[in-house]
Amino acid sequence: MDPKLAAAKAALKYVRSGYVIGVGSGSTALMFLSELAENIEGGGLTDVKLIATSTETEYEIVKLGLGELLRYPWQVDHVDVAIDGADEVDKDKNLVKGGGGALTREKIIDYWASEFIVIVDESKLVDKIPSKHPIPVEVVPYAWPLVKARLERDYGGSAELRYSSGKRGPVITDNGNYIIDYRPGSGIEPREGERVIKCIPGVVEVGLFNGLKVSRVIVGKQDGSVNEF
Ligand code: ABF
Repeated sequence: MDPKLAAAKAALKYVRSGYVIGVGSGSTALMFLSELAENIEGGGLTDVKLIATSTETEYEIVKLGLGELLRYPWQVDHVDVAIDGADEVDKDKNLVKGGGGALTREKIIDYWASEFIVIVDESKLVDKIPSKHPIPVEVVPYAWPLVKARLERDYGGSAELRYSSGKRGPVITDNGNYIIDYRPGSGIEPREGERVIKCIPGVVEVGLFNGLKVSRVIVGKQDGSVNEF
């Protein structure tokens, strides 16, 4: 079995009838969404509402025929559980997210949820964050050169504006902003990194997620089993 699918299926046990469910972005979260759809249609899961962490996820919810369950933050007063993927996970459950560009809405919904469940395959586990992936930073377009300069001056390394495929222009997020992909020169402690990068004027959100906000990580394996921590 696809290890992402194994993690997605295992996350279903954290969902109950009556829940407001935050639905993440990326391929693993979308696998969870299609498993969820099956449970809503024939599996006895009733009276749930769905909040999407990206316009892509919204689109998938509608495509699966679940549009009438879709809600926006102004229509609910809480989120019971959010199920989302990640690009990197360390042993303290700190995350790098935002490879798909949806980090801001993801953080809004994931941090709001009473339970935040992360679903990944084994390749996402790393000793140190950030590891292979850069840290995505969503920025107000006007400010991007200043944010790039501040990151490189204060923490070294390189900060690059993310371009759309074919380099037709910068990637524009669901919120109308740009993304800078930042690779720090030396290490950056993820929780401190989240705090200080977010304080740079022009930064909307940073793709470092504090492990203290994560209730559980479900890691799918090649043989279809999962490990949870
Ligand atoms: C979202 O999708 C992002 O935060 C992360 O960048 C990505 C993970 O994608 P996938 O599940 O396709 O590996 O969760």
